[in-house]
Amino acid sequence: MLKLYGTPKSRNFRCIWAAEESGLAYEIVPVGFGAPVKSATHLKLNPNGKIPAMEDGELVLFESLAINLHIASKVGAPLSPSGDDYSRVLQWTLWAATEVEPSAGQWAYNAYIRPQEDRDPGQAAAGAAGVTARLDVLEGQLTEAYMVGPEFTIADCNLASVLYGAWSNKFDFGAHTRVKAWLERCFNRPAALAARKLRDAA
Ligand SMILES: N[C@@H](CCC(=O)N[C@@H](CS)C(=O)NCC(=O)O)C(=O)O
Repeated sequence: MLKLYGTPKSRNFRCIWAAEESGLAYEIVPVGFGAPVKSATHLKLNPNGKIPAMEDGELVLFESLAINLHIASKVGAPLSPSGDDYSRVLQWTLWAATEVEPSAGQWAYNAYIRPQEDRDPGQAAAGAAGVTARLDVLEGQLTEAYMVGPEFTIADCNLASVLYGAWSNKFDFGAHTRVKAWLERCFNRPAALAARKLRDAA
């Protein structure tokens, strides 16, 4: 059985969502922030001292979006399509991690995560501008229900989950109506609702 290490109120939310989408049996080991992620036991699973980590038999992985690609690959299409569509999945996954997440994090830390006195409005504005620039790209690329076509794939899970903090914390999506509709579609899927419930309860 898949083991997903990390409280659901962390990036492990992404992996829980992917596991729910896959239909595979999985177990959450709710490693929390602070000492637990830095413990010798956890460092064997994720030498970065971070969550999530995953165990699938002999395989141990870290990096939330890589874990999700692995989970999807176990069940194949439509979650993990083949051929050119798989290359598109990789494109959007890497884009989420390298283009979207840094700006989304810069905005999030300075808009709602840090204590009020540690927030920098200039950094929040810079992060928001970075996210908005990527939303412009997404708005132009979203011509079907999901990122790679009419069916939900792990690209949607990976990209939408990087935007979850913005979506659930009233980021101004402005005129990005296709992006807004796509995020609503993604986060209201039964699998996403199940993962959100676990996150909210954690
Ligand atoms: N790129 C990594 C980032 C992992 C990460 O930063 N996790 C946070 C929780 S969401 C963490 O473990 N923070 C604890 C710490 O840095 O001490 C991934 O996507 O898995």
